[in-house]
Amino acid sequence: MTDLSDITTALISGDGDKVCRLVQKALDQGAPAADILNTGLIAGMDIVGEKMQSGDMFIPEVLMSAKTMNTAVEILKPFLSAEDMSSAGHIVIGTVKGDLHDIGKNLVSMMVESAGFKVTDLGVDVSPEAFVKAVQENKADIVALSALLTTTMPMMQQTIHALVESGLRDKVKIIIGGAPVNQEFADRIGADGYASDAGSASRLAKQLQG
Ligand code: B1M
Repeated sequence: MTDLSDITTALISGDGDKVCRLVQKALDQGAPAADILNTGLIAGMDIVGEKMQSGDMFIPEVLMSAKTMNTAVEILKPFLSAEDMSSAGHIVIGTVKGDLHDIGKNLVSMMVESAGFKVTDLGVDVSPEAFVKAVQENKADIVALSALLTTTMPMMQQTIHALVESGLRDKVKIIIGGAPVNQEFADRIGADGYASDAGSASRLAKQLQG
């Protein structure tokens, strides 16, 4: 019987071939797909997030693990029920209007997806109106705003203002991040949380979902 902790270890190492082989083997041996996902893979991404935060893993390694996770989830998908797949909630994510930086935002997107969230990624240069529309259409639980420029930080506040104006503010949690922002700024503009890196963003999202 495949030991699911072997999957966790291989995922942390970013060894895509090994993870895919072990996931397939576990399925062939009758392990439930949800167990492989939760005990093998999501547990691994939680450790990746912790290692990233403590400086024991760097961005290229985190990307390898995240890509491996996505490939493994593709193998599992046909065996997972809708319930298994949608347990964590729906996140709408984007880089705010005027800002074209997307590497950090993509990392956050991959980490929260790996943690079991359904993700709608709006890309870069996203207007407040586009965030509002996506939150509405997807009945999102969380909206995640990224900004890398001091000049685009005010756009986060404008996006929150647009959510208030549209009557959606109380229905969605708002998290923000990006190099120039911090907890103090998040408190000032009325966000529900701030995360300094992708691992913390994933943990924060889970925490906000209770
Ligand atoms: Co630009 N850029 N850039 N840039 N760029 C910075 C941000 C800058 C700090 C460089 C510098 O001057 N030292 C500076 C900003 C200065 C400031 O405002 N304080 C800057 C500037 C000025 C500009 C331009 C204005 C340059 C110009 O044209 N004169 C221009 C602006 C264009 C625009 O956006 N309108 C510009 C353009 C670009 C490129 C297009 C060339 C390119 C972006 C390519 C891309 O993203 N596809 C680029 C890059 C690569 C950078 C640097 C070098 C690297 C950014 C990066 O990807 N870091 C950057 C300098 C630097 O940071 N050292 C710089 C790696 C990434 C993983 O980290 O994005 O911080 P980061 O994400 C982290 C956390 O912040 C957090 O998690 C991530 C990882 O754990 N995080 C979140 C991010 N979003 C989050 C959301 C969350 C939670 C956490 O919850 C929702």
